[in-house]
This record gives sequence, C-alpha cells and structure tokens, in this order.
Amino acid sequence: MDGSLAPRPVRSTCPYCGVGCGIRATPDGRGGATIEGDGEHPANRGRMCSKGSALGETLSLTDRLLHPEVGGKRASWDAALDAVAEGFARALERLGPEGVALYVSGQLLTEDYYAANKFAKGVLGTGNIDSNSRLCMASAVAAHRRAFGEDIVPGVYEDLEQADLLVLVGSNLAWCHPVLFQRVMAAKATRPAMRIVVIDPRRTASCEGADLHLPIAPGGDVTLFAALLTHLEDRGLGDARFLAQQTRGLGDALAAARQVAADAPALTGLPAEDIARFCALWAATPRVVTLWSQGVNQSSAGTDKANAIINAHLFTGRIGRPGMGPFSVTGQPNAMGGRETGALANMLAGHLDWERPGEHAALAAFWGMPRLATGPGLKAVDLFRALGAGRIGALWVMATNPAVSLPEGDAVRDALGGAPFLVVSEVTRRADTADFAHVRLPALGWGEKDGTVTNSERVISRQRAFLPWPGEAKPDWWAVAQVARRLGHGAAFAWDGPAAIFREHAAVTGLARPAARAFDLSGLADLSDAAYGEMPPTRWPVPARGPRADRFFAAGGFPAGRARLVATPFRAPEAQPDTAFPLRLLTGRMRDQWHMMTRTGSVPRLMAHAPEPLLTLHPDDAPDLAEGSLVRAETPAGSAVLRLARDPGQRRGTGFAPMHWTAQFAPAARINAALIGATDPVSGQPELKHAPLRVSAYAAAWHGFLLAPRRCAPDVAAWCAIAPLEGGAWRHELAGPEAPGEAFARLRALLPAEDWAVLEDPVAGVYRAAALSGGALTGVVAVAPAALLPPRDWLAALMTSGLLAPEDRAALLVGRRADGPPPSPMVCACHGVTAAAIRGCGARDVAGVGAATRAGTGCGSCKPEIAALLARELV
Ligand SMILES: Nc1nc2c(c(=O)[nH]1)N[C@H]1C(S)=C(S)[C@@H](COP(=O)(O)OP(=O)(O)OC[C@H]3O[C@@H](n4cnc5c(=O)[nH]c(N)nc54)[C@H](O)[C@@H]3O)O[C@H]1N2
Ligand SMILES: Nc1nc2c(c(=O)[nH]1)N[C@H]1C(S)=C(S)[C@@H](COP(=O)(O)OP(=O)(O)OC[C@H]3O[C@@H](n4cnc5c(=O)[nH]c(N)nc54)[C@H](O)[C@@H]3O)O[C@H]1N2
Ligand code: SF4
Ligand SMILES: [Mo]
Repeated sequence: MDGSLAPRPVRSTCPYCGVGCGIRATPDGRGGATIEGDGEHPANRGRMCSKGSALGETLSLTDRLLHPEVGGKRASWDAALDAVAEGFARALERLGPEGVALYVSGQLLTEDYYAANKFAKGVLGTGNIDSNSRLCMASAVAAHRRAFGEDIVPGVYEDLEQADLLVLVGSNLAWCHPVLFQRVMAAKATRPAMRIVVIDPRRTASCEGADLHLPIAPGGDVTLFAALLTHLEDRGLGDARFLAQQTRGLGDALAAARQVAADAPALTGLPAEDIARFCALWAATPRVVTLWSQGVNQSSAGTDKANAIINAHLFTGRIGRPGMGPFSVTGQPNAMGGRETGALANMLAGHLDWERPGEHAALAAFWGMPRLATGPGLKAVDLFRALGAGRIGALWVMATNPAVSLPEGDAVRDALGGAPFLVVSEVTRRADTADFAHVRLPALGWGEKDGTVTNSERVISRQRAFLPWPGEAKPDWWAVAQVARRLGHGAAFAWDGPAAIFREHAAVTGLARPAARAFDLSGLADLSDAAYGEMPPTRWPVPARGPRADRFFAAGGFPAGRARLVATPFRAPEAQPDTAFPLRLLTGRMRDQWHMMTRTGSVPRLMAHAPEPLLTLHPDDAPDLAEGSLVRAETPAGSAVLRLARDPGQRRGTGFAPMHWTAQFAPAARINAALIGATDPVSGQPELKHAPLRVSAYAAAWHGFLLAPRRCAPDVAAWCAIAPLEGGAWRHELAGPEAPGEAFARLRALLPAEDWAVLEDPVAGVYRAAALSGGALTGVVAVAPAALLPPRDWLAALMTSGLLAPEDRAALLVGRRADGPPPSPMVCACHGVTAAAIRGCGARDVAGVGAATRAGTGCGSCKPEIAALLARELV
C-alpha cells in the first residue's frame, strides 16, 4: 500500500459528474498523467467533456493539504487522530449521540462512505450523518421511496437514446452531463424523428437541438405534470391493467391533479397552447423518458415535483421498458454510492430502513454494534442550524465545502467559526470550510485513491490509483477506521484495503432477505481482492442467486408490493417575490466549472469560458443597470456582488447566478450568502433554485484589474474575482470604495518591476501601469472610475509571450494594439477558439465551424453554444 505505481495506462472513472465516464490514465512518471476517454466503458465509449478532458491539468500538488494539522500547526497522524477521537469522546460525554455529527459527500468513494456511515451510526450511535446529497438528490430519493418503496432508478442510459421523446425537466444536460447529452444528440442525428423538450425557466445550452422549450415559471413543475396527468386521464390513456394490478393511490392523485390543472397557465407561466402541445406530444409517444435534475430536486416542493413526473409514467405503464421511464440523473460521481451505503441521516446501510421491522436489529447484529443509532438524525440544513445553536459538540466534514455550498451561507460560516470541535478531511488548503477547522486531515485525491463509484444508471465502476500517495495523505476510510479503533471499535474496522470494505458492504445488501429489496450486491460479497482489482463496470442488482435484469418495474415487482401514485397538490416556492424583492433568483452551474472550483478553477482554459461571476438578467429587467457593470443581487437572506450580463433567453422576472465562486476566488460573489434555507418538507432538500431577488447598482469609486505573476489575496480590493491565466500569471478583476489614486498606488506596490510604463490622469481618475522586467511584461494595473477598462486578454497574452516587441510596448497603456482584435469570449476550451473567430470563419453550421476553426471538434461540449451563436448570426 505504499502507492508506488509503474507508469502504464490505468483504467479509472472521471471524478466529476454522475455520468461516470471511464477514463484511461497514463502517468508521466513526474506526478502528471495523460487522460483519455475509455473506449470500453459503457457510459461514454471513449467520449469526454471539457472538464473531463482537462483532468490531466488538475493533478499538480500546488495548494494540496499534505500533512495533518492540529490547531493550525503540522502534527503527526497519531496526534491528529488522537485529537479527533478525544474531541468526539468529549462531545459524546457532554451531549450524547445527538451532539456529534458527520457531514460527508457524494465525492467520497463507496468504501469511504461505508466506513463513515458505520462509524457515525455504529460507533457514535448517532443518526447525525448527512451528506451534500441532501442538497442534490434527496428529493429524488424521497420520491422513489414514496412511489416504489425503495430508492430505485428504473432505467438505463440507452433508454435516452431509444426514446422517441426525451423530456428534460430542470436539467441543463448539455453543460452538466455533457457526455450523456452528446449520446442523445448522436441518437437524434440518426433518428431525426426523435423529439426533445426542455422545461427550464432559462433558454439553456440544452435547448439547442430541442424541439420545444417551455420557459416555465420557477416552481411550476408540479402543475405542468398535473395538467399532463389530467390530459392523459381525459383521453383514456391509462394502462388499466398495470394500474389495477400494480399500483395504488390513483384516485387521490387524479383528484389532486385535476384541482390544479385548470390553473396551469397561471401557475406555470406558460401559454395554454404550449401546455397542450407538450401534453399531446407526451400522450402520443409511448417511448418517453422524463429526465430530471436540480430544477426539480432543489425546491421546497421537490419531492412532489418528482412524484408528479413519476405519476405520469406509472399511469401509462411507461416504466422499465426500453426507451421509457422516469429518470433522475445524479450529480456527483458517487451520489448513488452514498444512497447505497445509507450515509444520509434518514437511512441505514444497504437500503435498510428503520421503519421496516427487524432491519435495524439485523444490521446491529451483523456489525456487532448494539449502540447502532435508533432513529434518523439531523438533515443538512437543520444540522448546521443546530451547530450554530451550540447543540453539536463535534463535527467531522469530509469531501464537501458547506461554507460555500449550503444556503444561509453567512450563518453557516458563523456556525463553523463557533463550532466547539471541527474536523475537516480535505485534499486542498483552498476550501473555505478548512479555514475553520481545529483538525485538518489530508485525504488522497482523485488519481491516488482506490475504490468504487456508482453512476446514474446503477453501474459500479472502479476508481483506481495511478499516482503515488503525496506527502502524508491517506484514504478517508483509513482515517475513519483509525478513529474508530481509538474509540474501542478496532475489530469492526480492521479492513486491510477497499476490497474488504466493498465485500462487507455487498454482504449488508443481502441482510434484508427474504424481504423484497431491489438493491442487491450479495453476489459480490465474496469477491476476491484480485477480482475487485480487475472488476469491470458492473450494473446492479447482482444477487447471489436468481436472475439479473438491467431495468426495473416493467412488470411491476415493486419493493413496496404496489407502486404508489402520490397526490401532489400545488405549493408555491416558500418565499415569494414582493414589492421589495420583485424578481426571482435562480442558481446553477457553468459548463467548465466543477462546484467550488478547487480543481477546475486552477485550469486557465476552463476559466476562460466565464472568468467572472455573472448575474444574468433578461434585457427588460432592471433596464437602468448597464451590462458589464457590477450589481448587488440581494435577497431577504443576504447578498452577493456580481457582474451583470444580459440574455434574452433568461425568463423575464428571473436572474441566474452561478454557484461556483468562493472566498478563495471572489469573496463578495458567494451567491449562497443570499440563499434562503427553505426546505422540502419530505426530503429536507433546500430550495437552492429560488429566492426573491432585487438588483441594484454596486456603488464603487473605482474599477480596475491587476494582472500579476502570482495569485494575490482576494482582499486586495472590496470586490475581487481571481482567475488563472495561461503561463502561470493571474488575473484579478477589482472594484472598491476608496479614491482611484489610492487604490492604484496600493495595487502597483504588489507588482515586482525593474522598470515601469505609467499613465496617470488624476483629474479623470484614470491610472495605468505596466511593470517590466528584463524587457518582458511582468504585470499590469489599470484603475478607472467606471467599469470600462482596456481589454485584458491581449495584455495577458503579452505576459506569457516573453520579450516585448517595440510596437507592443508602445501600445501597452492603451491596453491593446490599434490593429489588434477586440476581446471575445472563449467558446471552445479544447482548441481555444473565441466567439469572434467562429463568427468570422464564414461557416454556417456546426460541422463547418469545426472544419474551419477546429472549434467543437475536441470534446464537443461547446457544440450547443456554437449552434446558438450561428443561430444568432443568421438572424
Ligand atoms: N459543469 C458542471 N457539471 C456538473 C456539476 C458542476 O458543478 N459543473 N455538478 C454536478 C452536480 S453535483 C449536479 S447535482 C448536476 C446538476 O445538474 P443540473 O440540475 O442540470 O444543473 P443546474 O445548473 O444546477 O440546474 C439545472 C436547471 O434548473 C433550472 N431551474 C431552476 N428552477 C427551476 C424550476 O423551478 N423548474 C425547472 N423545470 N427548472 C428550474 C435552472 O435554470 C437550470 O438551468 O450537475 C453535475 N454536473
Ligand atoms: N446555490 C446553489 N448551491 C448549491 C447548488 C446549486 O445548484 N445552487 N448545488 C448543490 C449541490 S447539487 C451540490 S452536489 C453541492 C456541492 O457542494 P460541495 O460538496 O461543497 O462542493 P465541492 O467543491 O465539490 O466540495 C468537495 C470538496 O471535497 C474535496 N475532495 C475531493 N475529493 C475528496 C476526497 O476524496 N476526500 C476528501 N476528504 N475530500 C475530497 C474537494 O477538494 C472539495 O473541496 O452544492 C450544492 N449547493
Ligand atoms: S460527462 Fe464529463 S464530467 Fe461527466 S463523467 Fe463524463 S467526462 Fe466526467
Ligand atoms: Mo449535486
């Protein structure tokens, strides 16, 4: 287990989204590796997206947490683990099992997840282990459990390709599950009759290639699917036999649907004709997949939204057969694994349940842990409120960054800051949450750790190490086991590696026999170490005996005996716009960033797609605010300052902000400071997609930027957004309240220089300086009263190009050469092609643009944007 590995291609799985693409990594022997798509992996067959194909650029050890720390000082593992054990023992003594907690993540491997859950529920005896999946998949889980009696995704990815109609609800598949989107687009190219409908308040990249976009009002989804159910009933399209033999709850569900269906245009904000068109298309197309993601789950009616979707499929019996079914896509690489291992506050391990008689006792006996938690614990939002209220004495955060990703962001930071004892297991020093920790434990990252992940279609894939273990970093399961040993449970955590944990996990899934349970890995409970090492991608269930099937429920066989159609009355989002907050804030993801940017934020070509945090508004909303200016996005919970962008594809009355920026990159732009803590009453999932919003100008006395050879602290200005540039330099976009000259002097002092070219116009408040060393440009500062500043792209390029040509030197302070091209946003991250280059190439379709500029011919993630650009040009 020393981790020294020979440089040969290693098969593993991408650490980003729940598509779960297989990769082949070839280490270069110097700590790096070449990453390519695995042609044999069933999820991607060699395809990759922009984030996946840049994985090789995220492997550097810069900013890595490489040694344990106690109280901010380097410590030995022994000392750190002792401190963790003592901290938890003390809190247990003082507050009992309700006063300790773990907060974990869908980015853990199944083996880590299993260990963390066994530790919390078995050793600490607490139900207080929740996961960032509470922010992500909880509503889908709850809806599956209500409908089927167990958390089951019935279908597989091929269904998306075989469907005649694919409906995307609250999913920006093109950006968030790009390889799946590429598979869908390829299927549509061979079967042009296939129809795609996108239901999203915004016109997203996923709408390119769609036949119908329904720009639904936020929260309108339950109503739209109620209208669909009523439409299906009115036309006698129910599958009478399936309904009679396999389901219950029909009458109530139909009655509830009918009550809201009449108000559908008002409640969905969609024209009646569009609703009718959607219903008719869905009704007429037996092979239909309704796929949903966070526009559904992250809502105070998230579970009802998901059940309203499932209702339509159950009503028509369109489930579990090729090309049909409700399909919840997972976000994180191992969101599914966390559900399997039961590492959520309301579940036991292996899909076992407190509510079903005998299961708690069976697990307690199997683990040999009589103190096994006797009931559910606190869900994420409540857990951090309890922390803030002093009711949690010890908290261990692992592989997630709640200081940024939870709603009520400022209150969460206060709670973390006031925590009596906080342990953070991290791979990076640049995670906001780690700043608050009493003990920091260095974890192995992707490429170093070893174990399994389960993707959206229930395929378990191996993540294999291809790099040596850096510094003193260790697997998360190991750290958990060491603390368990110190608390007197060494025997139950005596695993010698991930294979042993996986076997135990597989055995747990067999405990519920003979009670019906669909999730079953008992056929893998005896897997040898060698077989685990070689395990190919494997879809569950894998029962020890009996048949295996790819899909569930075509002929019934629901874990609950019968499936349930759930009555889903309409509930508006918890906080509504009013005169003070007239707009609605939506949040979500950008194409080239992963979450809190700890990996993608260090890759210049991924940053180039959107280097600053933007608030996007429709051109008609807040028309007095200028595009490109800084604005304050404010809700009843808090505010963030973002750069204003305009997009006619944004639904009027809504604004969209990305979730990604943190205190490391743009402290004033953390949007979750403005997110309210409303949660779904069934799933506990927070309403991260909605808050009442008002937008106002951000009053700054100066705006500016700093291009520097190193990364500066983000407190160089009141507003700051940091991005890496090609060649190792850093870009800092800035604004502040002080006099421009004062800011200029302070910023200039941050740059090393042998020689300066300076332009100062105190009357106009305009200041520029270029730092020169050895005939090369080493930095630039520009400050002005307005946000209109010289373009930085050309200057940034000059910083990487070495010696300056005389004409460049002359043009420096103007900001660009007179004959240089104007700046233009990056569209293709693989080949560095800008929007201007695409517009200028003369091609009229995506393939032509590819031939002329190479844009879109790499990973293909930018094809929807190229199509949108061409569509605008051709108008
Ligand atoms: N590039 C990238 N990809 C990722 C991730 C990432 O960070 N970056 N993260 C991964 C993770 S963990 C997840 S969970 C997934 C998320 O994947 P998605 O859910 O597809 O992504 P989001 O952008 O969060 O939200 C999807 C859409 O919901 C819409 N929406 C908001 N409110 C409503 C509503 O009331 N109704 C409807 N119908 N739509 C609404 C938003 O406008 C948005 O376009 O992405 C995964 N993939
Ligand atoms: N406003 C808004 N907020 C959101 C969302 C939204 O749509 N809008 N989406 C929500 C959703 S769906 C999600 S999934 C969350 C994601 O939110 P987070 O989970 O907070 O996001 P990440 O940045 O992925 O955090 C993972 C951390 O784990 C570390 N890490 C990676 N691998 C390992 C490992 O093996 N071991 C250890 N110990 N650490 C590791 C990384 O360095 C990183 O800091 O955000 C949620 N928050
Ligand atoms: S679609 Fe992209 S981010 Fe998702 S698993 Fe595949 S390569 Fe990774
Ligand atoms: Mo997620």
